[in-house]
Amino acid sequence: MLLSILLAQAMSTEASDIVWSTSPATRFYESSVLGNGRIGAMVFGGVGRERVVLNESGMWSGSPQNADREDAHLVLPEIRRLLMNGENAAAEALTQKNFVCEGPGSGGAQYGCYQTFGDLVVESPQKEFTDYRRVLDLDSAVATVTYRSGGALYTREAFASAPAQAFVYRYRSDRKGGVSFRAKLSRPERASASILGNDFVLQGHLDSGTSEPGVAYRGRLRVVANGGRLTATPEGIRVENADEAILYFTAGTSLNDPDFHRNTDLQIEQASSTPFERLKAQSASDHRGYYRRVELELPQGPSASKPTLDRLIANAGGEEDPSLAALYFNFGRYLLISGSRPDSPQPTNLQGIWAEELRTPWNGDFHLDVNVQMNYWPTEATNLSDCHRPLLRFIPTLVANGQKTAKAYYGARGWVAHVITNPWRFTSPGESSNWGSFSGGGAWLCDHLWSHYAYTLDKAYLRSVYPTLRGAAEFYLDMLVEEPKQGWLVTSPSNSPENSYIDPGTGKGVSNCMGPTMDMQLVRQLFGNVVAASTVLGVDPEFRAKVESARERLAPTRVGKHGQIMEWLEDYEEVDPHHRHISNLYGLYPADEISVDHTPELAKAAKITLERRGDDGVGWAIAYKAIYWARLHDGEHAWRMLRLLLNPVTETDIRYDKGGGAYPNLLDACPPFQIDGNFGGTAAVAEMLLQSREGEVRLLPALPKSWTSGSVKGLKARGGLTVDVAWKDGAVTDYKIKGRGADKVRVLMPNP
Ligand code: FUC
Repeated sequence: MLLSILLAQAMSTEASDIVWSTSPATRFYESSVLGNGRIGAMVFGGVGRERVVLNESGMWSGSPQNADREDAHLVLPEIRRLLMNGENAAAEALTQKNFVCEGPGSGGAQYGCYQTFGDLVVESPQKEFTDYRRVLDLDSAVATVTYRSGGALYTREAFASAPAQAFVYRYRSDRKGGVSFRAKLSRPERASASILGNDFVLQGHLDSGTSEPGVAYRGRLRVVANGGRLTATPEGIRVENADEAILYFTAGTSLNDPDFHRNTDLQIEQASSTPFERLKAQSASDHRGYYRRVELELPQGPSASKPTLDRLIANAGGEEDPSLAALYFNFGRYLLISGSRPDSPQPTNLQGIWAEELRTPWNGDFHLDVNVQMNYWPTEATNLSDCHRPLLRFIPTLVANGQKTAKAYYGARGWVAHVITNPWRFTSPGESSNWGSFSGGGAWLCDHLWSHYAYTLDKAYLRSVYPTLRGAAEFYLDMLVEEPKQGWLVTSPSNSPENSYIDPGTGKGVSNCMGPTMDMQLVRQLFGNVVAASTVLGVDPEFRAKVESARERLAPTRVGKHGQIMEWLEDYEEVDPHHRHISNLYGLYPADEISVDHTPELAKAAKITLERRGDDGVGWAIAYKAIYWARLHDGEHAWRMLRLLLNPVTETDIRYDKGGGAYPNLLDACPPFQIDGNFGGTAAVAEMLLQSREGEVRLLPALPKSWTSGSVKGLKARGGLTVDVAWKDGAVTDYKIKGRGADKVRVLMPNP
């Protein structure tokens, strides 16, 4: 009976609000993803053996280090001279020798690595089962597992509560005394288990990369059984013949909370003394306060009511199911709310807060040359501005180290961050000059500081981050040099993120250069934002004037011999024309330098650039291309990219330039799993439906033909506006714009 009610509920829920499966997960990329902004949980839903991978966002090895080469600035003039002379290969060799970080950089134990907390394993006697369902309901943020075994119906419900700061998992059977299991926490290293009262405690220290102990952590598991017998030993908590049992897990780290020991105790007491239904309702209603701000309806394809993996397979087989895009969009918002709450202590990393390894790919760090930014691209437009805060708070904390790095390498004032960072605020160049010498990480982060203001018009906030914006601009005022041919101001040295060109002098693949297009677009945007911010705040007129005049002299974005947007100051050939990074289109998104409306020639060149790069890529690159096509108002191509992002993948080995898609649980496959693609795909859907700049809102700028009719409510436009729009046959049937100044905004309708 209960099973049929639950099933009916699942089926009647919108196809765009549930991720579900008819079998337990055998790999993490099939599991149901839960999170409360700090604690992440991946529920496998196994019958005889349940595995829940647990995370706490402060599980970071490593420790603060000084990775700057204090004397690096002494070689700067020579590196610059070589670049001015066109001796780029020699400049790269010198950069590699003297202008990278001190020590092993991202390969070092002190840089550290984000890692899993460990596993909760629950072993039960049942093995055989029928009627299995595992449903993640995005609206309530509850994962439900149901099945029949030995004639009884089993129901389990799991959620990660933000108000209670706990993960909660209830086991029930409709047969009296039908719940028996043994539950324990485990971790492959640096963990000691003990019993406290009847609770199972797992604690330890991570590796700091020095002789000092690293981050301390502690997790506490409590089981409360209704009926039956409960015993706790260091082998686990055993429950025999209960009618139901509830598992509570709380965790903390010294990185996130100096008082984590006491708080994990308090939280478990509070959670376990609150009735389950109330805990669940509080968690769901808190989640809905974010989730229900936006509603998207798109037409359903024939497979819309099928399990998620079948939907992905149908999409790959050619079926058009726009509601699958709505599901992906909703799942992205769900992940944002689950991974980055307004008070989350850390921004989401490459895996959000959902890592199953000790050695996460790329250390599960904050990559500053697209990845962490992409994680936060959907925040403002999808009405989750407050979920942006963990990143916005993090950025100014890079300034102190970034100032040291600016001085050591460039003899410059202000602050800089290069390609990678971590909770230890690493700002030095990376260990390989071909990717590590890109110095635009800090400027790229500043786009977020400004965009939060552009959407909210919160002046007090802008005042609080102005020194950080100003400091980034100050760095460039000192760092820019005049290139010899045109007298433009350019960055030097640098590279176009991770890409390389054929060096005309040596015929070799080289990355280092001066003034790559992306740097110039970044600096132009940063300078523009600093000018705007100081004007809005009525401060700093002299500094503003300096920034304004330097901005005029920056190397412009230009069109090259293929009709493409040039990626470098010279029109070099790429070593790999299909390279995953397309940084030279930064001006198209997130910046607003290249646009169909205002720079049609550059927009045409952007299209050629995208065509030359091709559609395939790793997950985040496919998502970025979807956004780019949306910005070019090409809804068909944006949809084609989204459909590629929904290509089912089970591969987990690192791929560099192709093969991205979606895992069966909808997490993004780079591959491996990398969460940026989820957020990029979410931002892409938003850009297809609404684009805005100051004083202007464009409705449905990139609507694909098959999204014939639909509606979206609650999207945000720049200027503090909230937008609802409904359409039929590609034409707007109704729209509403709310917010101060809504009556003055220019509204643009979709192209016929
Ligand atoms: C950059 C990308 C890779 C990957 C890594 C985390 O190096 O080029 O594809 O996303 O970051």
